[in-house]
Amino acid sequence: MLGQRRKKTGVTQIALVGYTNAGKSTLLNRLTGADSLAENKLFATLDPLSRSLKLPGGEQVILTDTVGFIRQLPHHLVAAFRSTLEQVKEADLLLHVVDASHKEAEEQMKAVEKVLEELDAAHLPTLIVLNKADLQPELNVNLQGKEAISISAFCDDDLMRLKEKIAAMLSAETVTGTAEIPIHRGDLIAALYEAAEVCSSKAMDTKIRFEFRLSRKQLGKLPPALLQFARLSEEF
Ligand SMILES: Nc1nc2c(ncn2[C@@H]2O[C@H](COP(=O)(O)OP(=O)(O)OP(=O)(O)O)[C@@H](O)[C@H]2O)c(=O)[nH]1
Ligand SMILES: [Mg+2]
Repeated sequence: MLGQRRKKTGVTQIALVGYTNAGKSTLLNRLTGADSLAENKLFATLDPLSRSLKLPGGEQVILTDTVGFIRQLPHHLVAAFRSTLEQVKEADLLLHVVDASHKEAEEQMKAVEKVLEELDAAHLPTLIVLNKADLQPELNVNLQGKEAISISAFCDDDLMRLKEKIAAMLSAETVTGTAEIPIHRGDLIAALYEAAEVCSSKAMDTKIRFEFRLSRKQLGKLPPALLQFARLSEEF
């Protein structure tokens, strides 16, 4: 939904998920800092857990904190948390924060993954943030080949590395392309606008030339007939 979301709000959404006490709120505060207070106020009226964050490449994203990923949450709390967690599946990228110093770090990760599955968010691009590296540099969790970064939320250099990694993952998730679509194929032009963010359009003789960008996951939503007229920045 990267393309759709960017089209609607112009801003990429990143959700902090993770077991209780992993350091999500600390990271939100440390990453966004006081300098974005003005913008934060704007979001605070909508959602007090969301703050804007500027990435090293200059892109402005919205970072959202979450709660409620605890294993065996009391039943009456599940429903209450579920509604706030629902927005997780709208995110373009998840930061799964893990307290890597905890002896049950792996179990906690699995509990969070289970909730993500229940929320239909397990397929989203995810960066595992192995937090609290200052407490235990030796990590004892099986990452199963997932993208991961080891940090301490209290270390400025680590926060910069984290922001660079986020920027790199977001750009890897984005595909750019051009398409020259015959003017009479209004159906394909509509489909392009539906799935992608159209950056420019130029009328040619019997065609219109579009420049567009969209997320990898939106690629599957482009009709095969449209792909015949398109050139992507990468082959898939
Ligand atoms: N040593 C160390 N402590 C950390 C680090 N990051 C967070 N903490 C501490 O871990 C505790 C929990 O941090 P929070 O940010 O409240 O954790 P959370 O994930 O938001 O927890 P919930 O809101 O309960 O889900 C706090 O005491 C933090 O100061 C870190 O990198 N190193
Ligand atoms: Mg918190």
